[in-house]
Amino acid sequence: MDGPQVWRCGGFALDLARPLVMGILNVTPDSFSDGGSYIDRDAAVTAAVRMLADGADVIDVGGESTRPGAEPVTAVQEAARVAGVIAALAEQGACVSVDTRHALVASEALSAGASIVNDVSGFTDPEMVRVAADSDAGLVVMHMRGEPRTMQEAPAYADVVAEVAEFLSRQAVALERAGVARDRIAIDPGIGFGKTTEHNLALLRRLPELEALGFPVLVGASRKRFIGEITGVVEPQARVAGSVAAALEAVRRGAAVVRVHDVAATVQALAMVRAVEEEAHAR
Ligand code: HH2
Repeated sequence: MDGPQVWRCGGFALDLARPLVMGILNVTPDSFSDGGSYIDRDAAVTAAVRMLADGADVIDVGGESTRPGAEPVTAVQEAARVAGVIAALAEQGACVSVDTRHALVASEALSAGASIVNDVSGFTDPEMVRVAADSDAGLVVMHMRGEPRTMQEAPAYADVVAEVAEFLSRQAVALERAGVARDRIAIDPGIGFGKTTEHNLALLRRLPELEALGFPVLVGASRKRFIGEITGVVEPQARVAGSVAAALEAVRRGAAVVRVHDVAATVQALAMVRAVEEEAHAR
């Protein structure tokens, strides 16, 4: 099947001929103590520059932890955390994404130079749709069941893949109706957001059903709890191999973008897969 060729994100036309790597930059108090100060901004920017050098195509900047059980921060606090980092990276020519559920944060991030709005609540807030429609940014529509604080309390679906696909397709249509060009939209099953390990595995295995909706598919499995459950590796930082394997599987089943913490390891693994595929095409 011929999927989309480019993903239009502000001034960038991201080429989907090969899988894109989105590096995760958390500007949250647990990663960079008291976000917003210059020292922390510098530390965040240095980490992002490293990811770009390692081969990241996009840097996803987040100022709110959406880990299961995390307490929400105010939109004003969140915007203050991310805006300076985004401005510094955009100034260096990076394609920057903002990971937020709040229209105010998205709007300030776009003013600071972000090219993508990554909304884990899937553009369910009309205000967020308005911000998106008034911009030329790329958009990531993610599926989440419930709220971060409560989403892991016994999530249940009749058919998780069908329900996620239905939601993503409905939200994409709503964005298009609001005036967003189709080639700006990417979709994401939201691995770990109101899903059990079995749900996450079903979504990964049946990713072609999401790809069939005709939008680039983004997958964020990196270091997530289901990898720990499957492998018994407790420390998230030690789940690199499991995360790389999940990223490769996602790409093999149609993901156009993988959202990862371990950029260098993922880029290296994708290069090997690509080399083997190119050998097959050279025949
Ligand atoms: N996962 C997290 C945050 N944002 N965005 C998209 N599009 N897809 C994802 O799977 C996704 C996301 C997980 O967030 P958190 O638990 O805060 O940790 P981290 O940002 O380090 O992954």
